[in-house]
Amino acid sequence: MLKKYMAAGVVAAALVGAAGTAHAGKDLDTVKARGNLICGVSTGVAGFAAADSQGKWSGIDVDVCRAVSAAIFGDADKVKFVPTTAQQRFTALQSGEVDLLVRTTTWTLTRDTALGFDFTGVNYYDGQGFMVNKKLGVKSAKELNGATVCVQPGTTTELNLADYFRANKMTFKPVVIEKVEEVRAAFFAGRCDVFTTDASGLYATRAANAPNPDDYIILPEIISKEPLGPVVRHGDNQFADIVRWTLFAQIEAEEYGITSKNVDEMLKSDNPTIKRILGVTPGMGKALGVDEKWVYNIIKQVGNYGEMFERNVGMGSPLKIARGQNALWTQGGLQYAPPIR
Ligand SMILES: N[C@@H](CCC(=O)N[C@@H](CS)C(=O)NCC(=O)O)C(=O)O
Repeated sequence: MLKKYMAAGVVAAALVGAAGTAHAGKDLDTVKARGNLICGVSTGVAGFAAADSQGKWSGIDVDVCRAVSAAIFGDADKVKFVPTTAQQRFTALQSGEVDLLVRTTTWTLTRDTALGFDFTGVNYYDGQGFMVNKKLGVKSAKELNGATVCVQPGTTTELNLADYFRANKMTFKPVVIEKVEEVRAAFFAGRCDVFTTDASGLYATRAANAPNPDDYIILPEIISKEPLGPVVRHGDNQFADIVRWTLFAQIEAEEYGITSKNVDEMLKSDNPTIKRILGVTPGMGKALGVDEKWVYNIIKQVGNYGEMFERNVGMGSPLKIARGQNALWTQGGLQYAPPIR
């Protein structure tokens, strides 16, 4: 009896040991053996994920994928991007067609549980809004009773839209179109009075796709919380940890003033936190199961969170979105990373 308990104890200790050594899980093993990361992104949303005429992808979602690649491979370019519609995206992740989904995807309870996924953070705090043609003369979403509304299926957008109109005792006629370029074409052709999606998507659509951006206004009401973030399948905690801490590292680097421009200088810093973040004091890489220079590689090749934001959706981009809720917590925003220690 005693022997049996002891044996069980040994097995338990061995299991704890295995978890503690951060043994690579099956998804991370697959990524490493393949030599690249397959990242599911949008089919084309300016500032988030869009391919140019040469097939080169850019955007804040694309950069999150590139940062994970830098953490795993020391090279931000070991990524294959797979465009997905809102409706296809979860099947693509469940089936293993993609390793990681970074696609303006809202963190919700059902997606994080019943669908079999883990959200690893928020790379953009958003909320749902409405865009209309100015000639409609509408100033508030409360004036939209009876409107025809263009919306994409398989989204939180569709659900919030129904809730909002019901709560405000208004009716609407949905025009549900899966492909983003078709929903945009329908809206700009006047087939619907309103286009509704995440506010960032409205800014992107107006800046990059409207025949005449000045003809359109985004109404002041933001009707939901849309925390958008990277998603992985259940089953490989180490891979999830790497994705989670990659974004945290970018946020932490911004807080400590580490940028793609000064990261080499920062290697000489006396600040113990900066030394730990950049792997000058080793330990963090080992704990995560990646190279000690993981944060150096992310920041050097992709930049910190603020750089990534400004370049893709902020003042350095056609979208010109203010940091707002996406400012660091030290600046009155919501972006906050737990300590790297
Ligand atoms: N955040 C919402 C909406 C996501 C969504 O699909 N947004 C549109 C905004 S334009 C989009 O990204 N479409 C791009 C595409 O279909 O490729 C969700 O997770 O359900």
